[in-house]
Amino acid sequence: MDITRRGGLSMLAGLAVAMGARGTAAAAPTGLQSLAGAKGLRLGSSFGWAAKGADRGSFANPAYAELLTRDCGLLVPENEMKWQALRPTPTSFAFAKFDAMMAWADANSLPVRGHNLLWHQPKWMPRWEETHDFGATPVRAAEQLLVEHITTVCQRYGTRIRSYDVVNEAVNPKDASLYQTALSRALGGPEPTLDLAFHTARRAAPHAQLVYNDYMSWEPGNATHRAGVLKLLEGFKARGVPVDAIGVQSHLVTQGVDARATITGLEGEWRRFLDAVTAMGYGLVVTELDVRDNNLPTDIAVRDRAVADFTRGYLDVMLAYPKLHDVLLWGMTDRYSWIEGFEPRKDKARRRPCPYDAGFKPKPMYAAIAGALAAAAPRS
Ligand code: 9MR
Repeated sequence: MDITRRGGLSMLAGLAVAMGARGTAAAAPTGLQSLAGAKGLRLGSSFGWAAKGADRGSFANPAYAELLTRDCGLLVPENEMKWQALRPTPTSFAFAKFDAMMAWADANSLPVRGHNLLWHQPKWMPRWEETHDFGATPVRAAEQLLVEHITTVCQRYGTRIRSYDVVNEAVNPKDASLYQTALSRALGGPEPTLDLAFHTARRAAPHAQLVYNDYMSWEPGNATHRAGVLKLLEGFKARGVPVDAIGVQSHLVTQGVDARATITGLEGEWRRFLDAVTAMGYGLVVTELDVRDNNLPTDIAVRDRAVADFTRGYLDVMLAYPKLHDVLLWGMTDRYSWIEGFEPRKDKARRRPCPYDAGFKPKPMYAAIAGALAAAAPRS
């Protein structure tokens, strides 16, 4: 079934009816989650904290909150659980913003997954970490800092969080090596640091799915990154480290207007990677899906078509793996996507990476996701 090309409009019309039906508290799932739920899947999105009513991708923005409650069966904090947000100093925690997000999610019966317990790169740790004095017994001090962080976060949220990106982006895509931080240098290297993170998470949140999350992808230029991630996953297995699944971030990049041709070229290598991951016993989670509309003309209709077709083809490949249960988008609307600030288009046209446009209208990408969910085999 190719809904992105043939049935896109009728699919959107059908969903609009479902959306309209919502509005009462504890209503049945609507929108994308209703399609996902019918297959035993969950469709989710990142969300953030902001002051009430601010024009941001936050629960406190009614327009954004409406998209979350309409389409999502799962949420993930975009930034508020990171060390940079939670750890102003080595001895303090700042939970207020993330607590508010959890309270809103709970009030709306939306589960939340944790992102992340350790983003293992110097530039994504808090400033103080790289110059931190680990004292006369650095191994012990570094272990203590990491164990205290993970244990404190996991215990605070208990069984309300059932999946964690325990370690995020530890592999350098340039040479497949593991990044070092001041923390890992003190602790005796990256492997013992990452291993300790997972062992600690298992102890502090024995109920939770523990995920290694990274952005190795299927586009050209990712082979070294994929190899590095496979090596890391093999190491985890060999050392008996409790890692349950790999988070495939899925920050996709279009390669041209003919998505089909691109996918035909990329699919084989990508499946070999996913096959190697799943053969080791790891599960799969699509954790941060969005699309950079590169190598496409300015024309919005052409870009949206290519983004939608690329998304549909990608999700069809991913959803063919029975081990995939959760698909999370890195934002619902183009209005708040990180991509606009991180990598604007050369022609200055606004990026179109998400299922809703900047005016909160569903785009062809929305129908593509709906189509992929509708076509997926049911999970047991
Ligand atoms: O979208 C996030 C952006 O708002 C932050 O400034 C940035 C740094 O914290 O992180 C972005 O999210 C990243 C995620 O945490 C990990 N994978 C890549 C995401 C996009 O850069």
